[in-house]
Amino acid sequence: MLRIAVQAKGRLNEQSIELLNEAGVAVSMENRKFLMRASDFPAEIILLRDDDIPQTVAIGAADIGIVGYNEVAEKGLEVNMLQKLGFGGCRISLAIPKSQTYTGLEFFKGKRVATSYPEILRKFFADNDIDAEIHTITGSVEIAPTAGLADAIFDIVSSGGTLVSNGLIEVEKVLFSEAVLIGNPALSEEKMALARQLMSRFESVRNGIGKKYLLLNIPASALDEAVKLLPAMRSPTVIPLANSEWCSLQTVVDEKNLWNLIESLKAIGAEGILVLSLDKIVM
Ligand code: PRT
Ligand code: ZN
Repeated sequence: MLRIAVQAKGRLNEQSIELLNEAGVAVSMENRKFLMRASDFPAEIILLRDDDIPQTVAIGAADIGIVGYNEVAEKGLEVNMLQKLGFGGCRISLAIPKSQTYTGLEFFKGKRVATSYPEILRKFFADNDIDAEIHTITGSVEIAPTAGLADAIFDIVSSGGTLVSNGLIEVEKVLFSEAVLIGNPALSEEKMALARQLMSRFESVRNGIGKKYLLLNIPASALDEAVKLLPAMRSPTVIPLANSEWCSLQTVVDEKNLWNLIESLKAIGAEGILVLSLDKIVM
């Protein structure tokens, strides 16, 4: 049985549980417990604070875990990076009060910088030969400059709204992060096989994100032109219709460009266009 560490509550909890559910590791958050047995897959989910996940996996109290890369980088423990998971995207940046003039990294020499990520910052400053004072605080780092506790901050940014509402401006993006799957470096063959099975299921789930299944009828005379418009995984499926002047086309398309594509297809005579949502693409 594979033990999987997941954030108990917070920004990554919901999407981690959803990804696991989509991958067939079903757990219910309705009667959440610290340790939950998954149905239909030999796994149990252990719910933890995100800060504790790298260590739990490093010592083998959990076999694999889903956590922000920022936590893995900060803890610097020995875990295997198994897979990027494509959600929880953010960066850790240096930000200063917007009343200050930014002069480049030299700005930070001798300054007090508040952060919850002292190790990542220590390394960044050391690599850049900056001698600054690092103040480790947990929670509400963004108020440190206003409170007079620091001259600058080093904190997680996603939309940037929090910085703006605290009168701060982002000046250096130091580390990009997203949720990642980590594994204990000494997993048994059996557990590694289960982890690999999960990784391939996660990939199938991710492949389906942002994709739609498109079905349409097209006059046979316009078929070649329609096929050119449709980037399919191999090539679109073409099915003849009872009326030989028409055929049906089926393919997977990106949601991004969907409306332009539909309009181009209509312009060459496509009819009966159906756009269906798509769950998973298993390669
Ligand atoms: O209780 P626990 O310790 O488990 O949770 P936590 O409070 O330490 O972490 P949590 O749930 O806030 O975040 C978990 C993980 O989500 C982080 O480690 C990151 O990997 C990731 N993540 C993604 C973020 C954000 N985006 C994010 N925006 N973590 C925090 N934030 C903060 C940011 O610092 C800012 O204060 O959210 C605020 C809003 O950000 P803006 O830029 O959109 O305004
Ligand atoms: Zn935390």
